[in-house]
Amino acid sequence: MTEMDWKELTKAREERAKIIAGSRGLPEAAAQGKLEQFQDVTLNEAVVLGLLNQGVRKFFAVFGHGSTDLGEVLRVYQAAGAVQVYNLRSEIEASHAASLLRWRFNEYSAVVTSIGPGALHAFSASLVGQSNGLGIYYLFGDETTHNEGPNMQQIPKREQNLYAKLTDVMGKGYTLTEKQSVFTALKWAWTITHDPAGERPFYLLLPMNVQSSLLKACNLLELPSPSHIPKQSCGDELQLKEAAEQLSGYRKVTVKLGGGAAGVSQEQLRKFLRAAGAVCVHSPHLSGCLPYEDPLQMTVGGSKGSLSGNYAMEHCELAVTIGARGVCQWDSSGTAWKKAEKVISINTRAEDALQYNRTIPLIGSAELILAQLTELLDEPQEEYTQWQLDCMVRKEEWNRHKQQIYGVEKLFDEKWGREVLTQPAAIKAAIDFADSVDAVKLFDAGDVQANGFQAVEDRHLGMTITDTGASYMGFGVSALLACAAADAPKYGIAFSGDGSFLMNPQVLLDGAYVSLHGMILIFDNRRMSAISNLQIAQYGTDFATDDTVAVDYASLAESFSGVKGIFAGYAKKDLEDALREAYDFPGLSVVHIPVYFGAGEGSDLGVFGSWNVGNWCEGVQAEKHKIGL
Ligand SMILES: Cc1ncc(C[n+]2csc(CCOP(=O)(O)OP(=O)(O)O)c2C)c(N)n1
Ligand SMILES: [Mg+2]
Repeated sequence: MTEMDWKELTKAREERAKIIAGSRGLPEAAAQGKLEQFQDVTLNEAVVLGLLNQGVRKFFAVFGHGSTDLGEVLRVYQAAGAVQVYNLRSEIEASHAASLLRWRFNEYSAVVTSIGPGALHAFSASLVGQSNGLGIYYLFGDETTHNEGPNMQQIPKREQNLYAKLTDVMGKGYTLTEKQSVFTALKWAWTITHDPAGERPFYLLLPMNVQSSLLKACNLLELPSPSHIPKQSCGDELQLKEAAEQLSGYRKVTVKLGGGAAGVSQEQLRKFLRAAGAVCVHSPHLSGCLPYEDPLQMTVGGSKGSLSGNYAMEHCELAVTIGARGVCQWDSSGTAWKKAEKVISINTRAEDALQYNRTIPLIGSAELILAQLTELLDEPQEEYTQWQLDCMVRKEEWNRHKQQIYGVEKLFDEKWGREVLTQPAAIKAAIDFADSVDAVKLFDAGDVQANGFQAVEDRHLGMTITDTGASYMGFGVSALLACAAADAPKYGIAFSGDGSFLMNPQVLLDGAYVSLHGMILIFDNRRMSAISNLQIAQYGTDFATDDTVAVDYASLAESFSGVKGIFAGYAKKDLEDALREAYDFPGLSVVHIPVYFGAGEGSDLGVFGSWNVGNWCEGVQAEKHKIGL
C-alpha cells in the first residue's frame, strides 16, 4: 500500500471509530444506517471490531515489532474513546491485571504482546486464567506466513505453527494465517472465553505479514455479535434421587467447595447444609463462601488447611464436592478423604466430576443442583446434628490456636539482628486493616499466601483473591492494576513477599502511570521462606532459597514519582500507623514490613494435611492408593 493509501485508510478508520464510539456498538450503528455495512478494513481492525462486539474495551499491552500495526489500530480507536489501552512494562504483569479484571470485576479484556519473548511471558502468566477459569483474550504477534527466513524472536526452528502448537498444549487458540478466517476465529474466542462449563483464556495468533492485509468490502455484520450462552442444568432425576438417598443415609457429610463453586449463593449453600446435616469446607480462593463466623463454616481445608477444615474432610463418610478439580493441595494429594465411603460431585465438566471413584456425578450449574437436591431432602429434625457439633468444637480449637500464634507477635531474627514481627502477626494486622476499610486483599505466592488464606475471616466472596491454582509469584502486585482499570475502581491491598515482589516490581511505575490508588505490602524475611520451610520439613535443612542482600523497599518505592514508600518498623502498633498513613496517601503506596524467619513457635499458622512432593511422595502415594478414591 502506498503512503497515500495509508492516509486514506486511516481517515476512513478514524471516521468508523468515531461512529462506533458514538453508538452502542457496531451492530447498532449499522442498523441505524450510520455505518456502511461493507467496508475495506484491515485484519487487525476487524479483530478490534470483533472484540468490541464481545464487550472487550480494555487492552493491556507491551508493543513490539510484532504488534505495531495493532497498536496503530488501537491508537485510532482510543482517540475516538472506543477502547482504553494500558501500556505496561511486563507482559506477565499485563496478563495478571487482565486476570483480576475478569476475576474480581467481571470485565473481559485483552492482553497484547509482540512475537517471541513477550508472547511467551504472557503465555506463561495465562496459567492463572487457565487454572482459575477466567475468560481472557490474548493477542500475540506471530511469525510471517511466508517464512521467508527465520523471523527475529520466533522459536528458532525451521518449522511451521510453533506457537499454535504451544497454545494448543495450554488451551485453545487460532492462527490468523488467512484473513477471511477472522470471523471463525472470533466465534471460537467467544465460546472459549464465555464457556459456561468453565471459561478459559483464548489465544489469537497474528502473523506479522497478515495483520495489515485488507479485507475488501468486509461485511462488518459478519463479525460475530455473540449472544449469551445459557448455563447447563442437571435435570437428571435418577442421579438426583440417588444422591438424595445417599445424603439421607449418612450422618457425617462434608461439602467442599472449589473455584467452580463461586456462583453458589450463601443462602442456597446454607439451606443445603442444614438439610443434609453437613458442614462446609472451602479451597483458599472461596474464602467467604459462607461468612467465616457461620457455625457451619469449617474454613479452608487441604495440604496447608486448618484444624477444622481438615477434620471435616478427614472424618466425613460422605463428601460432596462442588466445582472442584482435585488439585493436589485441595485434597492433600488424594489423602484428605480418609473415611469417605461415597462422593457426590457437582461440576459443569464430566472429567472433573469424575475425579474420584465411588462418585455420583451431577453435571450442571451448582446453584441449581443444590436447590434440586435440597428439595428432595427432609426438613432437619434438630438445630444441629452431632457431626456438625463435633466439627464446631474443632473450629473453636482452630480459632484459639490462631489467637495463640498471633499473640507471639515478635521473635528474634538472625538476619535482621533484632526482634521483628512474625509473619502471622503482621499479616493478621494487615488483614484487619484491609477489612476495616473494605479493601480487596490480593495475595502473592509463598508463606505470605499460605498464612494469608489461613488467617482471612471473610464475610463474602471477593474480599480475598488468592491464586492458589497457579500460585504465580508476582500475581498480587501486578493484579493490583485492575483495581484502577475497572469500570468501578476499588481500593486494593497486595500482600507480597520480598521474593514475589521482586519478580514484578514494574508495577511501581505502571501503578503511578495509571493513577492507581492502592497499597503494596512487602513482608520481608529476606528469603523465599515457603521453599526454605518445605526443604527443612523434608530434608532437615534449607538450600539456595535465601539471600544476604538488604533492600530498602521504602526508598525504592519513593524513587518512582507519585509512589509513597513507608518503613513499617518492628512493632504491631507501628505497622498499624504505617497502614493508615499508606491508605491516606492518594496514590500507590508501599509498606515495607520486616518479618521473622525461623523455627520459633509462632512463626506460621501450621500445616495440617499431606502433599505428594519431595521425599513425602512414597508415604502419601501409599495412603492415596489405600484410600482408593
Ligand atoms: C513464578 C514462580 N516461581 C517460583 C515459584 C515457586 N515458589 C513458591 S513460593 C516461593 C517463595 C516465595 O517467596 P516470598 O515471596 O519471599 O514469600 P515467603 O515465602 O518468603 O513469605 C517460590 C520460589 C512460584 N510459585 N512462582
Ligand atoms: Mg520472603
